[in-house]
Amino acid sequence: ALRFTAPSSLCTQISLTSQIFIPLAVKSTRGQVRNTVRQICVSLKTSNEKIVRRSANYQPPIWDYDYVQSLDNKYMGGTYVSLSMKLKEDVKKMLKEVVDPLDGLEMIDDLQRLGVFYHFEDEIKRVLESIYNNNKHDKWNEDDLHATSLKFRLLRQYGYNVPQEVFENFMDETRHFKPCLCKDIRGMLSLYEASFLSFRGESILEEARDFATKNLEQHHKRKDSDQDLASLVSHALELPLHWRMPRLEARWFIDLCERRPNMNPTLLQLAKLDFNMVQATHQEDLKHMSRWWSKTGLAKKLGFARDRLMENFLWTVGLNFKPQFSNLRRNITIVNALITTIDDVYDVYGTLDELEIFTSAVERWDISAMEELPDYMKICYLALLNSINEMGYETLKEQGIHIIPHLQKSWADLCKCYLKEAKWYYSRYTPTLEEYMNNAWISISAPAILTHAYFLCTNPITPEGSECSNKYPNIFQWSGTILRLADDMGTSPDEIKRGDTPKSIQCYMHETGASEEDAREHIKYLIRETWKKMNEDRFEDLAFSQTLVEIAMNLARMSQCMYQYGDGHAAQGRDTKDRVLSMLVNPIPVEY
Ligand code: LA6
Ligand code: MN
Ligand code: MN
Ligand code: MN
Ligand code: MN
Repeated sequence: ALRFTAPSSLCTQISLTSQIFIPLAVKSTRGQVRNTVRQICVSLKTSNEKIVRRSANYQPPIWDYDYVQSLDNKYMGGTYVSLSMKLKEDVKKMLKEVVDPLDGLEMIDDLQRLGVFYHFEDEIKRVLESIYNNNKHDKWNEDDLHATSLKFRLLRQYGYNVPQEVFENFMDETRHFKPCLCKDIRGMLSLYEASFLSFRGESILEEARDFATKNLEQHHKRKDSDQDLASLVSHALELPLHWRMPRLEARWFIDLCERRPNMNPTLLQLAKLDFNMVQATHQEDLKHMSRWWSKTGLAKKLGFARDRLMENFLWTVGLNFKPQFSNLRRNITIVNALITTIDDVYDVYGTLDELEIFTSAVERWDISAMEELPDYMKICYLALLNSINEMGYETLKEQGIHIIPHLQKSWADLCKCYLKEAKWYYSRYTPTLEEYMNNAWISISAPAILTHAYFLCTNPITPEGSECSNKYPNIFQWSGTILRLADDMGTSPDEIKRGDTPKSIQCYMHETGASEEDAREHIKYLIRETWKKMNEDRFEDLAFSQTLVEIAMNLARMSQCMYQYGDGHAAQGRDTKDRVLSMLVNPIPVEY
């Protein structure tokens, strides 16, 4: 971590328990106690001025450069393309020939979960349109709980106006769900999944979620003999379908279908083939970005920061896995890598003085601002300007539109929010949860990522759409709120130990006196409520394509995946490693 400090610098370990605030000029005492002590580097900047820097002790990456470059998936081009075209034609025919609405709905559900729905968007819309039109309000009465729930979920997902009252049939006079429904585990599962498409204040759906969750939990404990259903239930209880990262879900569901005796072989074959073909594209994207990252030299120059190219790339697969979106994934990988690095400058390494200077340099977005920066900031500042300006250049070339001021604005906002947190940290200030969140949905970088995503996936870019960097749309805020809350759940234990501003859990505890456990429950509740806002607002702004809206939702989903078992982004535990292997490295075994 000392590579770039002055030659006269020295590094001393000082003992410091996790709760103690680090003053700027702490006296160094020697000693080391495992776990309760953090490494701090003290370097002599000029003459006598001591700078205390924190360290996060991030480990080197487990995916090394040569390993990534050696990835080689054969499912590219040629015979695979023609086989996949034939299978797609077969599936289109199946979709056209569907008569029974429930068969149609189940097929759409399977296509989504298997991750191949994107080949059939027109056909899917046609099926749903006809189901919606043939469904005069009373028609819902004839359906059982599973059919009603599935229809409700898919229609809402595609923006149809379906009221929660379609579930009134299943309630008794006390406005509770009828206890006799408990035996219908399939129906219960579908009701559970449907309830996550609710809007704020929809009490029937709230009741539905409660009722279904309780019943599924009981069923789960009983250990049913039906393996398929049992797997679906425990999977759903972990995270509902509406919150799941699509590619990971596809990988999981393909395995499940493989064990189903009555599975449609055409569908399954297409799903496996398509997964492998898409993975081949992802590997090309990844290898390209790994060469870029290595070439920037940032990991070598900034030893204190997270070197996590693989994870930064994985987020982009979560945002949009479709093969034709390589350019989006590649550029967002750059954005993520810069965010991860600059976030560590603010949270770990930089002094408050340096951070003030860096923030105003980003606001100026000007090479001449480099003069005032310390060396380690120069390289990261120039990497930022060069990379983002190059994205702007592409758009200028392709569409004749100058977008750099919009992109720059999102970085300036991000850094200003980073700086605010640094100031809170150094003044030992604990904001209220509300004050914290007003800053934190921006400091988690969702608006920056989504602003870039807008310009990268929109053609033609419009003046109304470009406004997204001046006034972030609601979906950016909901996405950022969920990302922030999920990140805090996963990362704040380590952050607080090494020294960082209080995060949502701590702010809530400080404000209300709640225990950590209760605070975590409250954060989970806030995540559910924010999803409702997302469900309400996703069709609201016509300046944004459904592609972008989907990216905003997927950013939230990706965070719930990444932080499901702790800090999946930085810690390099088993979970992220396995996910990388199954999604990005290993093709699904198939015989043709
Ligand atoms: C935030 O880490 C971080 F780097 C992420 C990966 C979250 C989202 C950003 C992307 C996808 P940290 P902080 C690049 O937990 O300091 O350090 O805001 O963020 O809590
Ligand atoms: Mn099914
Ligand atoms: Mn931060
Ligand atoms: Mn951080
Ligand atoms: Mn964090």
